[in-house]
Amino acid sequence: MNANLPLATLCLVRRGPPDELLLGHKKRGFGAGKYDGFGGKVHAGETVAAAAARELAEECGLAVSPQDLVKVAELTFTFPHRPAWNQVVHTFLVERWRGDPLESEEMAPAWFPITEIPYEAMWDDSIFWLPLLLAGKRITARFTFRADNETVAWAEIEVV
Ligand code: 8OG
Repeated sequence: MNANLPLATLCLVRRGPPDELLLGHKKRGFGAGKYDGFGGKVHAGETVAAAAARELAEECGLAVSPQDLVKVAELTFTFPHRPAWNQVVHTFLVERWRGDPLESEEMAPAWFPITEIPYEAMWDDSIFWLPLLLAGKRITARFTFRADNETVAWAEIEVV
């Protein structure tokens, strides 16, 4: 059913102890003003892992090796009122990388204690699934958005 949806990536960069998550404040485009992990669209002819590593480097300057991208979630976002935004987001946990976070044209990165994640400033769906991933779970989930294209109408989450 998801076969034709565009693919995107999301990297959650975690360090510790103390346990912290790197989030980017998106400066422009889709999701501007929100905090999120780092990622974007998979280009034609590119593997999902290559896209995840490319987007992480482009958005915050961190280099990750393919073996250090741990797939932790597949998130399907459906916008019945804005179908062009529908996508499947392959989500990776990154605990080993090279370099230091740098601000890019797209994202301003900042570390957050995992007990102080700014859910109120993130995509509305994040509170449903990010706590599960931070607790070490792996999931498959689907979210359908309301007509405002901002709030979640319906969520289905499977721990795998
Ligand atoms: O390249 P572009 O800016 O379109 O990439 C969008 C990024 O935002 C990509 O990393 C996936 C991520 N993303 C969505 N939707 C959602 C969402 O609902 N919640 C979260 N946390 N991230 C999302 O595209």
